[in-house]
Amino acid sequence: MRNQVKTLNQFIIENQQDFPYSKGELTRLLSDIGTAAKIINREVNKAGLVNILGDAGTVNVQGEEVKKLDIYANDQLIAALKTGGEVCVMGSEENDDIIEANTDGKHNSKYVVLFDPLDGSSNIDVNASIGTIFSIYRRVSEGNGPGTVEDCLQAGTEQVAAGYVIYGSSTILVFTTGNGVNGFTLDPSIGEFCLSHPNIQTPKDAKIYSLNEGNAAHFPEGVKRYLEYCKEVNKEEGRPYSSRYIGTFVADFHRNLLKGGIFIYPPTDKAPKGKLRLVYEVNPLAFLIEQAGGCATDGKNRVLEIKPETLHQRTPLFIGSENMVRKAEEFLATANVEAAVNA
Ligand code: P6P
Repeated sequence: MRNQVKTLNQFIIENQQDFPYSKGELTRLLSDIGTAAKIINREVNKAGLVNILGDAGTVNVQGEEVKKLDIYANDQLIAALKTGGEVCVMGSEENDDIIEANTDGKHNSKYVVLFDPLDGSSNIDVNASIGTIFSIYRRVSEGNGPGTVEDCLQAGTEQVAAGYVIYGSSTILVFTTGNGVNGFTLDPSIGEFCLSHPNIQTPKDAKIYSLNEGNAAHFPEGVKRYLEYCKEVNKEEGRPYSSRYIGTFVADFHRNLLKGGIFIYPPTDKAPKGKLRLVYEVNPLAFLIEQAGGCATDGKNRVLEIKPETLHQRTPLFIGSENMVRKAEEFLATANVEAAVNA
């Protein structure tokens, strides 16, 4: 029997009843994001050609202005979300301030979308995986007009949907609406995202650790000790673990989501809040990992419970297989107690 292909839109419509607010609005919103992802994917796939045809910021042989891919991706997402009419305000890694939508008040826009349009863009020219990350909230501001910055600064626990697209050996969209995590692979022959990873659950234990060890000299003592633990020879406990680091958050996260593992971006003396942005990088992937049975903390506190103060604020991050994150937290707690006693 022909294996039943289920497209993203079919899946969203079939599962609308799981989403308390739906009436088709979320369907439209997720579909708009899927469309933007297909357009971004097309440009990402010819990024190498751009270098032949002209560097970003120049005019290529077709006479088109060549845009930096992250600006291009940003423009595509903003245009798709504004056109859809479901969004009252957006926040983007590429824009200092919020991006108002529904400024003409013509729509009854209830949603807020925060996104990193092209995470890991420094990896484009070496053909390593990159991604788009999105986070969706209901507006909390009154009225039908444009949304406000308060709409964009809700705690991660208030997300109604979140996901990412990874542009790698294949292009996969992974999202949740709070009822589990599902992955859809783009089939270029039909231009549709098709269900390929139903009900993703991440292992509670695993053997992969992922962080930039080049910064090790600047890590907190507890992180240094956890790193040594991961590298320690202990056949009974299956160590040393394997180190894997792509340098694109979405790619390192996606591998760990499917295989299990821990990703760490710790605070350093140079960057006391770490590097990753809470609102449009950490919170969406924290929502996903919890829905898949994992966890995400700042080394102590559940990141989804952090109340954002500013749009681009950063947070240290320990995310992935629950037992691995808890073990790292133990090393941090012990080191902090010792430091306090010795202070
Ligand atoms: P580092 C990409 O620039 C990014 O924001 C994330 O995608 C990635 O996890 C991180 O930075 C890598 O940072 O300091 O290891 O190069």
